[in-house]
Amino acid sequence: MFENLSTSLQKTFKNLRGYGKLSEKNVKDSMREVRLALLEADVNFKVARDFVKRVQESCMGEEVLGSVTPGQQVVKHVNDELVELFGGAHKEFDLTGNPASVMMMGLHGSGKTTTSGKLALRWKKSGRRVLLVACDIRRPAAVEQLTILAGQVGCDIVKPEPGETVPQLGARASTFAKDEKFDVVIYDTGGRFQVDDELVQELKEFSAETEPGNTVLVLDAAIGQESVNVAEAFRDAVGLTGLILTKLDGDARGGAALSVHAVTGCPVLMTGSGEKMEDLEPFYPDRMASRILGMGDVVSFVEKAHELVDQDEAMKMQEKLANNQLDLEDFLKQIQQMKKLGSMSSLFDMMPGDALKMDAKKKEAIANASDQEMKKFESIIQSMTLWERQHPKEIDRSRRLRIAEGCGRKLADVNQLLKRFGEMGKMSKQFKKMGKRLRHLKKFTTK
Ligand SMILES: Nc1nc2c(ncn2[C@@H]2O[C@H](COP(=O)(O)OP(=O)(O)O)[C@@H](O)[C@H]2O)c(=O)[nH]1
Ligand SMILES: [Mg+2]
Repeated sequence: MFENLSTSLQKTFKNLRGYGKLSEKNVKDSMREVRLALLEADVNFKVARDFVKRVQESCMGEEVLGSVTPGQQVVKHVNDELVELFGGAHKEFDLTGNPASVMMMGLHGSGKTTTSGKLALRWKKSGRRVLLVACDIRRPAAVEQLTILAGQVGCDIVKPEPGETVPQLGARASTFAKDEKFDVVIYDTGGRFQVDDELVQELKEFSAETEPGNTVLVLDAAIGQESVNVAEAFRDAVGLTGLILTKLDGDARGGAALSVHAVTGCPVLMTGSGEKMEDLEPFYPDRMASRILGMGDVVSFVEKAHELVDQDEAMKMQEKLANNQLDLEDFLKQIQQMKKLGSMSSLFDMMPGDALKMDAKKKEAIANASDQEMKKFESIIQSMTLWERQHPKEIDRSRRLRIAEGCGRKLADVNQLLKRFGEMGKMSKQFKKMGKRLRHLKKFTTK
């Protein structure tokens, strides 16, 4: 998502950077392009108009015209205004209270149940006891879905009892959570295909019973301009403390989701970027802005890596890599850690375009190829004995044939893996260079 917006904004700024000095006309022309780029990305038209007006004013006010690097200054103003557009400072859930409570709301299919599971996992990881409550009593499959997620995540769940109304269920779960001293309760409420009176009434009664500290709307970023209307309807009917945007991994233009804070005044707390329980990220307006402007979300990338990768293990690996002592057992571990970080394309998405020096299409092609290659390599290594993994140079042809057969691959694939592994020594130098580069970029993006 946001690739097209990102590409067209970067093109505009590239042109702008070419000028030694900027005339008023240069600024106006580029602002017209910015406005078009925003509209094309499905940003609400009023939001786009006001945005461009504000950038233009701040550019003029600061006498950017005589400055040394006028183009960059314009980029900075656009960046600052984007940060404001997305809500300014990062906002968190209110997790105070005994227990803290979160009421999840939204239309059918927006991702309430999935996101409830994701939040439970996140808070469980931070050492909290989390209780999930399945409040979508009209769809038995929904209760089943949350039960499965609770099992996956490893937290408790309260399910509806026969004949119980939704507010009654809420009251019972709330008392249970207090008595059992849970830290957080997440109420996964039922949705509708549209906001109607019955839904609003039910949510109001529910909220009166449970008095949730957080009332959160889950919005599918792919529904376009409609998301703004949905958010306004929920805000006016039940009140919202925050928004969660889901399905940012889709290929929709996404601009509507970016306007939703500006239109409703509700902060975006988190974003969902996949179906897996790990695919939930806190929303940082400044990082989103720099990602769209092509500076890449290096900070998020580094954080994510820290969260998922075992640091001691990583240090050991680095040492081995530097001394060229890696064996295939280590290689397998590396592949599995990479997989924890997400798919290659989601990693590439967080990297600055300039650093990779390639366009979106090429990035995607390489990412897909790498993901497939990783899977292939993993299956091949898994079909080796431990001795073979530790002595890759001694794997002869008959062993190669047996390995290939064991994992249902071709001999050529096994050869390719061993050749690739042989090249790792050369790669270790490149990794060192890349590490330096990332550190440099991190300095640059954390002001
Ligand atoms: N690609 C993607 N799919 C998602 C995301 N969040 C939810 N989904 C999927 O969207 C569908 C509907 O989600 P669900 O949680 O059941 O929605 P609910 O009706 O609001 O509870 C499911 O297939 C989810 O796997 C996301 O961030 N990315
Ligand atoms: Mg659901």
